[in-house]
Amino acid sequence: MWWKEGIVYQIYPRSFNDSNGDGVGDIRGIIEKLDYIKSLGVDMIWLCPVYSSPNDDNGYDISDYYNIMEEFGTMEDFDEMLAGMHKRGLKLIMDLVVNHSSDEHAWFKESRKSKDNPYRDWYYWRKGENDHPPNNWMSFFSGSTWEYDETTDEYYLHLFTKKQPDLNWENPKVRQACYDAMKFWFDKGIDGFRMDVISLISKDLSFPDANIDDFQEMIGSYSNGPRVHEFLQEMNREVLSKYDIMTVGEGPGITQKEALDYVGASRKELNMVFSLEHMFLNDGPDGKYDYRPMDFLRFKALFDEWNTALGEEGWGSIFLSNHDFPRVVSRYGNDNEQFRKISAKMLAMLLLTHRGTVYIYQGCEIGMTNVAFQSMDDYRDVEVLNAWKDWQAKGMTEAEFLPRVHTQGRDNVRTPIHWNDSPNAGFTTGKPWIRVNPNYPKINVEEAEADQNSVLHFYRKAIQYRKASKLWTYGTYVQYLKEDQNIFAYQRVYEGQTFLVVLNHSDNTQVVQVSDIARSDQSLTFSFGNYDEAAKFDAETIQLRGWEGAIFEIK
Ligand code: ISL
Ligand code: CA
Repeated sequence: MWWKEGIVYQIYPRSFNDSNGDGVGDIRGIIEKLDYIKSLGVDMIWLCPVYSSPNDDNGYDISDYYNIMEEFGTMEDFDEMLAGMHKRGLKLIMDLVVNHSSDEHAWFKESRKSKDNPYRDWYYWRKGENDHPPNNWMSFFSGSTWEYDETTDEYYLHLFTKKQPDLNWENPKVRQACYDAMKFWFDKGIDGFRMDVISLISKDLSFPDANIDDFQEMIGSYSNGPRVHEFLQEMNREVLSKYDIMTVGEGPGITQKEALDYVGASRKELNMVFSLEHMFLNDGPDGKYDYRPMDFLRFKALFDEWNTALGEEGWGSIFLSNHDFPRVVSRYGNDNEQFRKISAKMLAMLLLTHRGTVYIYQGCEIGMTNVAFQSMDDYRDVEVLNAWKDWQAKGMTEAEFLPRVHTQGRDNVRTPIHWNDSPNAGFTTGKPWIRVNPNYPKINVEEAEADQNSVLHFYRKAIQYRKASKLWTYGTYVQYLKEDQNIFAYQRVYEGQTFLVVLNHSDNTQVVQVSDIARSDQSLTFSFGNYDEAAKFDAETIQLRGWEGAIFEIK
């Protein structure tokens, strides 16, 4: 199945490549880099939103589902890009954001005009109670989820910013309008959708108060509403089933228990969902900026648990970052001088040897790192700017808040891609919309192309390695050494072949006992690794240097 075997490369267009010097990445910028993307060996491109948008949340606030954002180009540019992808055998997965629209969408402009406007019930409008919003829900991006609108003396619901009002999916006209927009893009020939916060489209219409003391529990209570599966089945019947496309749903609150309800083959809803559980491992009760160290055992366990939860009926998504979470090497590896490259390579092995469809976020393939701007003025993301206001109100200073942003903020992955060591990393000839990461002279595509030992060349090799055997896509997955604080180990088995993957998640040499990961009558043959020379091993032990990853065939 193409969407099971294919590897996805994710583009955040604003930060990818600017073709016209206005400081904003654009579609022609993507067209210029299609050969580069193809050269990685990937098969699909997930493109973050490129529709018309006032950019309160960088395109996740859509004001016209049928048009391209002016800053990004025109529909002709889009058509050329799509043709360029298809010519190279690359499929295009677009982002579908239909839980909410922009407040500048014509539907919302109408809706807020009067209580009897035909578009009134395209959104959720409610009366307040004694000057209070209808309930205590808190937005993902700070403050109440209810915004008071004077015109009609009512509140509207927005789970994200107040410029992202939630569409009322109870209204069949809303659903039809979304399906029509989807058909428009499918008829153009796109190959699928990544569906933004799809777990939130159905609401409990009694709008009960939530437990707002625990952020995760709170957003969990907005998710998987009573009609979500009915809506998705309808969407599948009306639209998805008519095309040869793939879908992947995103959304907090899709836990292991619910996953199969979304992706079980017999359900006829979606092909895959993103499990965000491992993305939230650093978050504390007060949300992401209340962060704590990652529990490595839990991290490993999640891959195992999700694999079991999805079983044969479902299919997984394997990813370590996207446009919402920190850089892979900074978060799960070690981004210092000594270990950046080797740990980025080891994490590439982790990604490319798991069972499921693999997603690689732009810049990851050259080992780009988190950024540490020294002033909040350099940050752009609405989430972090809103959170900063909140934490300031609680008495926090900038010096105290910055380390939290450096560790957890979304702008870590939204600084421009480093193409070369010219000013602004070759991303733009103008002034970039967000500052570039100052380490671009060392970490950039041109440098990586010239260095045979680079993270980039390793990604290409590891992608080829995965593709050389269906074992990596379809083989069964069994973890070992589950209690080991440094080693991530698992076997993949397919059609009589067995491979063992051992990954050292530490700076220090680790020794693994072969008897812990294989039977005594089996022997190991080295197959693939991230160091120049093969990992050291004998019949009893495997020695892994700092951040070394090794793959053995077991016979
Ligand atoms: O980014 C997060 C935490 O900081 C997530 O909780 C995120 O808000 C959630 O997964 C939903 O994300 C998606 O919808 C948002 C948009 O801002 C994100 O970029 C998108 O991936 C609203 O459309
Ligand atoms: Ca531009």
